[in-house]
Amino acid sequence: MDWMKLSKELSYALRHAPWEYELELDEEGWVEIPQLLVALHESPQWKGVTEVDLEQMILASEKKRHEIRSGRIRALYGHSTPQKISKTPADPPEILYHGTPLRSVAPIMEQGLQPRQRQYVHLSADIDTAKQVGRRRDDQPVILRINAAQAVKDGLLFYHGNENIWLADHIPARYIEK
Ligand code: HQG
Repeated sequence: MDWMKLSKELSYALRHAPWEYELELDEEGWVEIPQLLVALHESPQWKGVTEVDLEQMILASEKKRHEIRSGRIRALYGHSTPQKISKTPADPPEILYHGTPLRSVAPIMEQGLQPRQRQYVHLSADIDTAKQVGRRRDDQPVILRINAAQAVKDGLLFYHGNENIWLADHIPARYIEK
């Protein structure tokens, strides 16, 4: 089975367009796996997919994008659905990073980091992850430093995505360093 293709399809279903699969995400983004499988089985390429395949797909991925618990599955970050997924606030590392193309740096230093098409701003726990994220858009991304410790002191909320990714609603420019 092509795990990467399956992972992309699931990210599309669980982050962006659950209605195309007749699915409804609950408040925390979960869907029942049997319901997801019914939807997947309608497409010839995913006819035989089982829950075990979904578990294998998660294990095979370098990035932890999805999570299975008690017969349900969800995307851990990246959502763009109209109803904002509810995340529990958590304590981030003191410094977080964000990789972005050079052309975005000036607007970011003016407006802060905005979620754009997604529900949350995505931040990286380490520089390597930030570089990888930034390279999706530019060979030589700029790595911005976010003073998360100060932002937390000032009452901003952060949320856990996966071990490398943190989320926030918006990061004002005063917490961002070039
Ligand atoms: C930029 C992928 C101008 C921001 C990745 C980024 C990540 C602004 C883009 C995850 C701005 C949004 C998320 C402002 C933010 N002015 N540009 N004020 N504020 N931006 O894709 O963080 O592989 O929504 O710098 O690896 O790049 O799909 O966010 O360039 O983990 O699992 O607006 O998605 O994960 O882009 O990536 P995105 P992101 P997966």
